[in-house]
Amino acid sequence: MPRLIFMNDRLVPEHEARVSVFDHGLLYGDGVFEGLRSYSGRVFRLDAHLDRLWDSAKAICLTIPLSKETMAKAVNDTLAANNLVDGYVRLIVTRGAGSLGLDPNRTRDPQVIVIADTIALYPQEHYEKGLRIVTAATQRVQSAALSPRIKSLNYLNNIMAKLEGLQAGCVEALMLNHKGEVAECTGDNIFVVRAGRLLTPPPDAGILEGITRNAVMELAHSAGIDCREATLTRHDLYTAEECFLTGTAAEVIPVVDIDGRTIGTGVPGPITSRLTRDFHALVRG
Ligand code: PXG
Repeated sequence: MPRLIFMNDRLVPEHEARVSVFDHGLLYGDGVFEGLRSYSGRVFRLDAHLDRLWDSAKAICLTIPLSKETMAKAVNDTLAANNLVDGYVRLIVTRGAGSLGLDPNRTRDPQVIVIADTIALYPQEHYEKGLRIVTAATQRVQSAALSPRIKSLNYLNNIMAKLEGLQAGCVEALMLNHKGEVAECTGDNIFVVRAGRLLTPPPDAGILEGITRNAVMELAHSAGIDCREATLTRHDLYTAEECFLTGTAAEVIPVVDIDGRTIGTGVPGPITSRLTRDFHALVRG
């Protein structure tokens, strides 16, 4: 059975889902995207993902040619059409086909694409034993150059850092901002526990404000764990009691080694384990 892809206004078989070679999404990475997950047939925080997609589009002066309600229906219809109960959804809006040249005003027909698939998780062992990560030399792009809060089709900054991580034998890499402060990983936000308090970099550290990050902050609050945004250095990470990453794809995953420094006791800590359990309960609840 071929996969069914939502293209603009209808579901089409995978081989019919095509975009023009003149689409500025392809030519320049001019477009926006979202990655969502469904659990037991329900999309986790669909409205928050749609709000972020619309905000990303607004920031690049791209008008999404359908309503949030229609997009929400397209997400659910695409999951259902592919018989996915637990799935991953990629939402893409490209600038559309135009002339060669950057001018977005010389494009037409932004393409709206919804892909639903299963998700390839990190191996279970990483969740049980925790990840080893390294700091990438590639810094996060400065907000004044390009806001990291825009989830655009140009992910080269993150991919460059991901390559560094992979070359060091790690599945994730830590990214710092231009001031040398901790920002986030290539596709995940970062948290540490210091003196029993949960800390994560603020949006102005140059991060994507993750939807999983926000959910974990709420869970910490409900569990009576003191959680706040804080500017963090690598030293704060190296000397932390616990560390974990959050993201739609990774969910909540412990980190036990950063740049060769063992974090805490070298095994996932109690706050990480508690929030992992609470997160799984939340998404299935
Ligand atoms: N930071 C960055 C830079 C991201 O791209 C996150 C944090 C986590 O945000 P959410 O809202 O997911 O909690 C992301 C998003 C993928 C994939 O398909 C995932 C992301 C980005 C690109 C691709 O694995 N994560």
